[in-house]
Amino acid sequence: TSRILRQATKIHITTPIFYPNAKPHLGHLYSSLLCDVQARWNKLKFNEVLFTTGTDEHGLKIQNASENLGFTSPKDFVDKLLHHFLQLDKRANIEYTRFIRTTDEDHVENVKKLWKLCYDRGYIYKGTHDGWYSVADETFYPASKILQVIGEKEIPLSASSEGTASEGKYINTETRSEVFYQKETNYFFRLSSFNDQLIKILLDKPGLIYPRSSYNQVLSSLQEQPLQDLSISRPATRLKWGIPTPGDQSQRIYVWFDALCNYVTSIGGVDALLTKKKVSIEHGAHSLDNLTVDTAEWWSNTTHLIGKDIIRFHTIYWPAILLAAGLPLPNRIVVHGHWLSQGRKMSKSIGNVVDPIEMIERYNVDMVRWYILEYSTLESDGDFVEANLRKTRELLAAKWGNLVHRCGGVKFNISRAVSSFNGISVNDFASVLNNAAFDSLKGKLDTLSEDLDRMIENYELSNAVKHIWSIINDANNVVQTGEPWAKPKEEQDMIIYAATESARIAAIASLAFIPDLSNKLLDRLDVEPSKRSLEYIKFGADNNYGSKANMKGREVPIKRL
Ligand code: ME8
Repeated sequence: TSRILRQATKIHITTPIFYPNAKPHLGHLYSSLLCDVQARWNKLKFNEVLFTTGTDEHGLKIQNASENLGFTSPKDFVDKLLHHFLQLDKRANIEYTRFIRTTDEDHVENVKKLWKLCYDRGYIYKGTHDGWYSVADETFYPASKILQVIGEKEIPLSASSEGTASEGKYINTETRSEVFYQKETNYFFRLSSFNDQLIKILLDKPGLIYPRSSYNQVLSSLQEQPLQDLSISRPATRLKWGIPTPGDQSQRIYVWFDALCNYVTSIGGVDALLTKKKVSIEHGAHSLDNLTVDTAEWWSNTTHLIGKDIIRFHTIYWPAILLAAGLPLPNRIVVHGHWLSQGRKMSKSIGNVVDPIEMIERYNVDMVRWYILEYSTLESDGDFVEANLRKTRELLAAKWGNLVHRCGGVKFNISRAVSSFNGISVNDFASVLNNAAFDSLKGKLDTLSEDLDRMIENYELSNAVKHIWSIINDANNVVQTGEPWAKPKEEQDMIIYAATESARIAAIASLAFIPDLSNKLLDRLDVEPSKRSLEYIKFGADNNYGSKANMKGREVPIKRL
């Protein structure tokens, strides 16, 4: 524990900013939840944490959605949709420090500054662009990634095709979203000039992209396919809903150039990062905090958490834009898989889109959080099956609820057990109790805070949850095999103490995962609020709790359903 506490540092963690073109789905909650666990765990370690999230409000996708739904202005549309994203964070206990909207004034200013820096340093030029654009994915695709669809037939496009055929429609080979051929004047970003530099950066710092499979994917793509310059504006006649390019009202800034900049805006802005000066963070309308920060220092501890579909934007475009502007790179980009729904990609037409707010209302926030964390790993796709969520809820009640229920019953006396075993080390304890169930438990409790810390740092949250499960199971076994109800007082106290300590420690260890329920369990055990941090994840660390725990009529916060 002391090893971890001595490392106290600054942590900035970011979610992608979400397109508010429809209500949030499970995938949005997933990104936010992974960040929230990191933020909360680091706060338990007394690290300083900034956690930023928000909405990506400009661009053709939003413009079209707004028009299709009959809104007179895209701003009215995003104002309306915003509500659902804020609501989700609130209901899911996502504890961010700033919720940034790309329509926030300070952000618009920062995007222009970032553009000017790249422009003045010679990395932006005007040219003619032609290619295949997907509005749904807000990106151009090469002809090799396009299929022409005529009825049932799907015909790969020849590289030279300009999409002049009148028949059928065109789609991208991977996302299968519709693409349109465009030929127009755009500003270009000299992405091609960063190829070698990006490769070198990745070779020097393999930890920049995590997990390793994502790192390898990006590195080999850079090594195999030289980068081409990137179109970073659209004619204002077509993209009406975007930030005007500085000095040229006829063009609007490409939504991804705009969106990526949010990460810098939200911790103090481009100037602060450039000049390394301390600034007060301008708080957007939905911020929870107002702080003075050293932007450059925070930035060197920034982690971007993203889904696998937006890896190229974050690991290639974004570092290149920062390099072009003369700005430093963030510390780490962590890539997660997607959530399927009953084995299939979530889609409105299949009707299997999972509404996280609905699930929270039906099953309670912590059941949903615990389920998502237990059933997902970074490198594979999760699969949402409602029956499994129900099972999670039942198990939590049957195992954890039962443990607290047993120890906290009127037959026993937690407070007495705690005070009589005060100061006994876990080893002494084991030698007295001497049962196999306790041995297993003891080993895990001894190293729990270090083990969890390592798992959380590596985003092995499913393993972390499973590890906590095994402690709960062991603790139940200690009670089961120890039969405290049939034992003399001293032995009874010892068994109750071992089990209650496990419940207390597991609840503190779970504060980052299921904050509400953990706090309720700790309330139930009469653990003082000041004793709910990392240093108390240790056998015997709290020698005074449980005074009211065994009083008649106290409810256990998770009930069997
Ligand atoms: O991409 N499972 O926004 P977005 C898990 N605005 N994650 C999923 C998912 C799924 N089924 N579907 C999407 C954008 N995501 C841009 C980001 S950042 C500067 C701009 C994830 O609302 C997706 O991978 O389409 C991404 O990380 C996030 O949700 C936002 O997706």
